[in-house]
Amino acid sequence: MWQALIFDVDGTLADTEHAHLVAFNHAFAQEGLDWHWDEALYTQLLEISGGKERIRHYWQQRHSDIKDIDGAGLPDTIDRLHLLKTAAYEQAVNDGLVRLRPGVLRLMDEATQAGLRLAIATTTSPVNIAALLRRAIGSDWRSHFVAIGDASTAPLKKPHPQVYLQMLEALKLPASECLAFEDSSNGLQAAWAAGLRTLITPNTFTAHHDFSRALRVVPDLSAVHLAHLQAWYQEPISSIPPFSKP
Ligand code: XBP
Ligand code: MG
Repeated sequence: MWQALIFDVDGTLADTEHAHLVAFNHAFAQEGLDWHWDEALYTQLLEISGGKERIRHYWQQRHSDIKDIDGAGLPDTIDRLHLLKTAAYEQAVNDGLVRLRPGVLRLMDEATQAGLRLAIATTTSPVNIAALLRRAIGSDWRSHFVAIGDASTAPLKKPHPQVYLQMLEALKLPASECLAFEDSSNGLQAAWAAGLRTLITPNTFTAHHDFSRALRVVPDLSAVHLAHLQAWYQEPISSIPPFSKP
């Protein structure tokens, strides 16, 4: 049976991407840039995992003529923009503008009560995880998770499987006994490449993604209980490749 549940953060634990979008635009305005990402553009940009990578992609695609801003080159400017963005996002979370999706905490509690271990595998920044879960769970939030993989531990972002491979290593469990929870095709590809089965809970930014490799796609976790997960464990995993270590 499942021994561990591995949760993605953005879009899965909480619908965070609108707050990230507002924070990116706030950072651009603070830097005096006339860049403004609307929801349609951000939906496309979300195909690039990682906030810094997303800014770099946008800059190179849309403003390749700009070589530096206020004398600072591309890497330093991206770092500065991302620091501003992360501060704005953290403030939004602390102001209560981001809430966990339905069923997430209840399923986590059910799993913990049944002896399953919990882990996090995300491409977001550690400060974002702490802000979200401190507010949702409390100051002891970290104790609920056996391991956390994030942008600071896994520089190779989804769809690369690095963060999921790190969590399997930390849990010392085979992929077959761990279930991943994701919201996006990048996340599904990363989990699949690590040999994991994945439960998908899409959101408005990812509803159009290809989830054909998912174990299941459900609107959210409000009607998903541990008993459902354990029943799904028995289903054939023919579509999951045995992942050989790189
Ligand atoms: C989603 C991401 C992150 C967030 C923004 O992460 O790709 O980049 O959009 O957060 P997840 P940062 O793997 O949890 O879905 O700006 O900190 O990257
Ligand atoms: Mg996600």
